[in-house]
Amino acid sequence: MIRFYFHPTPNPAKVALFLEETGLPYEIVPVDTRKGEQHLSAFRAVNPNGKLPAIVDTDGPGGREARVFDSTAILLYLAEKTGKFLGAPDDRPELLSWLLFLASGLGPFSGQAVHFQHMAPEGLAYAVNRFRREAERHFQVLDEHLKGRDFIVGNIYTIADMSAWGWLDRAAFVLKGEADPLAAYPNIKRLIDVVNARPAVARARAVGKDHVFKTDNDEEAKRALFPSNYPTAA
Ligand SMILES: N[C@@H](CCC(=O)N[C@@H](CS)C(=O)NCC(=O)O)C(=O)O
Repeated sequence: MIRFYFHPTPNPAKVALFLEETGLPYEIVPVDTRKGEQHLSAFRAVNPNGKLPAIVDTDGPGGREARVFDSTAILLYLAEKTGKFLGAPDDRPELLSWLLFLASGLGPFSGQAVHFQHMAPEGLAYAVNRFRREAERHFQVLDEHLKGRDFIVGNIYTIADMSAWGWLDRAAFVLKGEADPLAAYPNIKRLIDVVNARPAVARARAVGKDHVFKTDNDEEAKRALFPSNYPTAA
């Protein structure tokens, strides 16, 4: 059994998709980040970095319970555990390269683009420009790579596509103000349309829907999500 620590945001969505693709048995543990539940010590024991997603595999290596945190680590761990969606062994260098490109580039720059366009105080034009343009540049790199390809690695559906889907599915949020945010990236659009047509996507989108998560970005939420913006007095 997998305990899946979840919040309805892009990085947990990648893991929801993998779990639904494979049918691994799992249960959801909602963590409401706008209420600060990611900072509770019980959750920090699962992810010392205090972010979602994280999992506990009650049947980890050696039959012992194992925690895994960070979406890419979880995708790799579960793909190796199940032997599914890793692609061909000869394509492992490509798989690792694209997974890390998504984990350290496209994802974080998309996240910062969202932060500065939707959450930060207005007037930070330099930051908006920097992160929006860098998100776009990462989209462009992926779009170029996808020219003439059906999927990111080896022309079969892998965890790299699931990882990309997490953020690209929220492109309208990342590329604020674009009526058709993927229009400039036709190869990404084709990939996302193919992924979205998979039955597991509808199930992944439904994950956590029976839980009411806080949506207000009030003072409590800002302090919970961005604690380093509120240093304690010396
Ligand atoms: N590198 C991490 C990033 C995780 C992350 O930033 N998660 C967000 C949700 S998508 C989160 O937990 N935000 C709440 C917070 O930062 O307190 C991953 O890929 O899992």
